[in-house]
Order: sequence, then structure tokens, then C-alpha cells
Amino acid sequence: VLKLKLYSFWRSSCSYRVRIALAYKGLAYEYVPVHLTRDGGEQHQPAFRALNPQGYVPFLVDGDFGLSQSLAILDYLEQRFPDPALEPRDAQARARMWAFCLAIAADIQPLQNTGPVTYLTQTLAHTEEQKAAWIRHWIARGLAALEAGAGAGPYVMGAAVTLADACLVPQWYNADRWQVDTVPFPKLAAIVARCRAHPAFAAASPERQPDAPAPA
Ligand SMILES: N[C@@H](CCC(=O)N[C@@H](CS)C(=O)NCC(=O)O)C(=O)O
Repeated sequence: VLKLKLYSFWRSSCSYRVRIALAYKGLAYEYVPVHLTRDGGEQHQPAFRALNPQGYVPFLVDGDFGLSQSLAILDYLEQRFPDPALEPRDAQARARMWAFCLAIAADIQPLQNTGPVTYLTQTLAHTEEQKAAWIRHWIARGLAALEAGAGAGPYVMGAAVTLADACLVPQWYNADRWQVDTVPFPKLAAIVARCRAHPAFAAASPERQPDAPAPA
């Protein structure tokens, strides 16, 4: 019997973070698709709101325990399934890892999230081009800071894959989706390429999810 269930949307970068950790730890789970745009967004339907009043994916269910917020979910998975580890043991390295994760999860992704950017066009009457410019601006600004602070690799925190990589790769996917110029971020690009070659990252990628549209 599968105990873990993940409410996810194939293109959701926050869900992608959690899928990477689940795959890296070799955890089987039931995938429950929540379509974020169809019919005004399935995340707003009462049944899903009853689970997560915020109306966001990802949402993890482990037996009778449910949890929202991708970073909380990532840390929960780490505590519950510590091997293989995705968090450094050293206090300072751990803190640095969370700072990197938060720079993405708290400072970049919220500014490109479906609900907020739809408000720009539908409520504030900005154009699609203005919306795209807004998204590109905040992603580029955020990635520039991470590039400036990046080390020698091979991964964000050095020798081992950590949750920082699980946050970076999905954010990079969004940068590509919105056609952000990533040429100024060669260190991050090298880390992303290395991660993408790892089977767990590949399995978690948007196009490999059951709710991804068939390739054109
Ligand atoms: N801080 C939350 C953000 C969750 C979030 O923004 N999820 C997006 C997809 S990446 C979503 O469900 N958006 C739906 C909406 O904005 O209506 C997390 O890290 O889990």
C-alpha cells in the first residue's frame, strides 16, 4: 500500500522541488494531479481547499498526516527518510543551504506564481507583455544574486546534492519557460546541467509527469 501521496501540477516549480526529493530518496508515491488553470484552477475547488486552505500545490499526504509548503515538505521528508541525505549535517552549511532555498522559494517564485501574475493582467489590466517583463525581471535579478554567491560546484553546496539543487533546477525550468537570458549565470547553468543528468532529477521533470501534455 502506498502511504505517500503528492498533489502536484506537472509545470509547478514548487511541486517539482518535492518530486526531486521523493525520487532522490527512492520513495514511491501516488501522484494526484491538480490542474492550476483548467476551469479557473482546480486548486480553488472546495475539496482541495479543505485539504490546503491556501489553494496551492504541492500538498503531501503521509498516512493521515497532510502538509503544505514545499520547504516544510522537503524537511519533513528528510527527517522521516534521512537516507540518502539531502541536507548537510554541519550547522553553517545547513543554514547556507536554507538561505539559498529561501532566496528562490520566498523571494523569486512568489513573484511569478500563477495567482499573483494573473492578478496583474486580469485585475490591474496589465498586458501579457508587461506580465512577462515583470516575471523575467524578478527571475533574472534573483538568479544574478545566486550566481554571484555560487561556489565551485559541482553542486550548489559543493560535493553533495542537497535541497538547494532541488530548488535551483525547478527555478531554472521557469527561467527557460519565460525566456530569461541565462547566459550571465554560467556557474548555475553548470550545476543545473549536472543535476539534470541525475536519474532522480530526470524522473521529477515536468515532461515526465502523468499530467504533462503529450509532446506536440
Ligand atoms: N510557498 C509555497 C508556494 C506554493 C505555490 O506557489 N504553488 C503554486 C505552484 S508552484 C500554485 O499552486 N499556484 C496556484 C495559484 O497561484 O493559484 C511552496 O513553496 O509550496
